[in-house]
Amino acid sequence: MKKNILILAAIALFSCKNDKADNAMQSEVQTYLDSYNKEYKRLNVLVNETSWQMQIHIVEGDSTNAIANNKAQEEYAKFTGSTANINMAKKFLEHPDGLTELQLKQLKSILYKAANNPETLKDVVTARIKAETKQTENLFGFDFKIDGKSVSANDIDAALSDETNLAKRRKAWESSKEVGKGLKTGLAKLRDLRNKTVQGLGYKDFFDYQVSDYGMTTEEMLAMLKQFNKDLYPLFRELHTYARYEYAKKYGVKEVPDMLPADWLPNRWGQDWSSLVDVEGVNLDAAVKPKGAEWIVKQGERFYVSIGFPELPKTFWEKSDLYPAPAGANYKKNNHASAWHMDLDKDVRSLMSVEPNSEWYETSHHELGHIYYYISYSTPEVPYLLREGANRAYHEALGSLMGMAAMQKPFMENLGLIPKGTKSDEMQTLLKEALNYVVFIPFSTGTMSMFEHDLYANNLPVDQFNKRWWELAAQYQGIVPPTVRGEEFCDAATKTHINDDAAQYYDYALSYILLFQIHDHISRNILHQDPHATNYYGNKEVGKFIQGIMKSGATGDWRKLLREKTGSDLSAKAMLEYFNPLMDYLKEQNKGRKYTMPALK
Ligand code: X8Z
Ligand code: ZN
Repeated sequence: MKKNILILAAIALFSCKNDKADNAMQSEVQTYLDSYNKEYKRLNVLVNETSWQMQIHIVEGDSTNAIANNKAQEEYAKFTGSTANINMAKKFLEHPDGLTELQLKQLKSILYKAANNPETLKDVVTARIKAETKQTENLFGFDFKIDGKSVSANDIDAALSDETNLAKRRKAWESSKEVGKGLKTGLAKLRDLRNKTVQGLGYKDFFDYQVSDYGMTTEEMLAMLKQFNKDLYPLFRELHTYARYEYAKKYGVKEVPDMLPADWLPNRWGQDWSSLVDVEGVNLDAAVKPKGAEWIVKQGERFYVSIGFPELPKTFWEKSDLYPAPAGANYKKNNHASAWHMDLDKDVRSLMSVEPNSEWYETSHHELGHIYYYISYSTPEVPYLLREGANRAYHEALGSLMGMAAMQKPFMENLGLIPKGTKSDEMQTLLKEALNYVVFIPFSTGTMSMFEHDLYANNLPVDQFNKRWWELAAQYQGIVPPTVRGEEFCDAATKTHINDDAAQYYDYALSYILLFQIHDHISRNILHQDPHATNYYGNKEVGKFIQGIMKSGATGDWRKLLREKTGSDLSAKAMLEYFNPLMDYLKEQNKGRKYTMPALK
């Protein structure tokens, strides 16, 4: 008995000593992290502000904004990539036992961020920053023209969505690809500089670096993407067959082509074909048009507020840049939607070119998802360093989820966008949704991700950029260009993300998979409604659930979070179940039709 007491006392003494050592260590680390976080926030403000200015106001021949942005980026790089910070984080990580999970996460985040800006490769980093700014200016400063007349990206999208004259469609599509020519050299240069930068801290290449943010290897990510594409392939193959025949009918083409001509599709990259189907009685475009662009963004906010999110801060409305530049403006702006966390705190803004149509209705909900994610994790519990999504896909998923929910019939009825009691064909609705969400999977898991993998990990030669892009489009999406596209073009670079969101497009693929998983959980377990026909509006439980995912930011493990919240691991099961009723319908529609989608490799 006595002996036991002695042993216990010794253990207590030992663990007390250990606790003391742990506490001392923890407080030393905390002092360091506090000072890092403070400077990190200051630099984010600086970089975001200059970058914002540059992207909302691009004037040909005036590089004032670009120069200011480069300077800020260099300052940010100098701090985040400093050898002193790298050594500190590494030193603390050598003795992880006494540290808290939150501290470990922050130290790892410091190293992750450092790898993109290592001081030891200062010249490479500086050159990359300059090249990145230039590429963004070239991409968004570009003057699109049809028949010699300047047109906006929105104009091109409208033509591709509505025009039935094939000659006019061809012009619009070709015009949209002109910008790529001037981006090719810049992309090749950026590839080299991005790879070199991250190789400094031991990453294989830039793709490998970006994937590592998920705690995964490139091989694991590729296998996961392949699996999701395979899961959705049977359905996509039916959609591909259906679309070829229906588009041929629509354009009055007698011979149905084996591969879909890219200029037949309602989106510049063929990533969303949903406008092929009109659901009788449910016309969102017609419903939102008279309401106007401002209504769309305000309505997005109302939806979030209805489920318990706060109103957007006043500064959001004052400082955001939400609508297209006026016709004839002497400047251009980034025409791709984005959401910004300017000060990693309350200054949240969105950059969009909203027009009153269903596309922007969906996109506005998506962007507000990012904004509410920012707001939800901007709390004292989440250090600046971890004010990010549980992973990047979560950040993309939650706003898209709200966008999808806001397009379901009971929601639209409730909002008065369609008359109450509207009878509509459920199969057509599901088909329309599949032409958006399912069609996106081969584009995102395949064409985009495989191109970027080839680009960064396999050093794709610059004289094969266009050839490879179209090989992948054929293989994954069953799409071909309308005419031979030589290497003078760089059609991949016409996609924003290839230039300024490099090696991350799989985020969106995973976000769609995740979206259906979360939606399935919300519909069945919170709303007790059919996932195909829900109405989230005004439901505080739904809001609590979504906020519950958002509020922890990147403080935890994303897989654990998903299991905690939905009870399952990341899987396409919910998405497959959602679209399952479509399979028989499409098989019936496609009876006697030729299936030409290439087999999976
Ligand atoms: O780029 C976006 C967002 C940016 S925050 C608008 N999306 C992808 C795309 O447009 O290609 C949303 C879904 C796919
Ligand atoms: Zn997004």
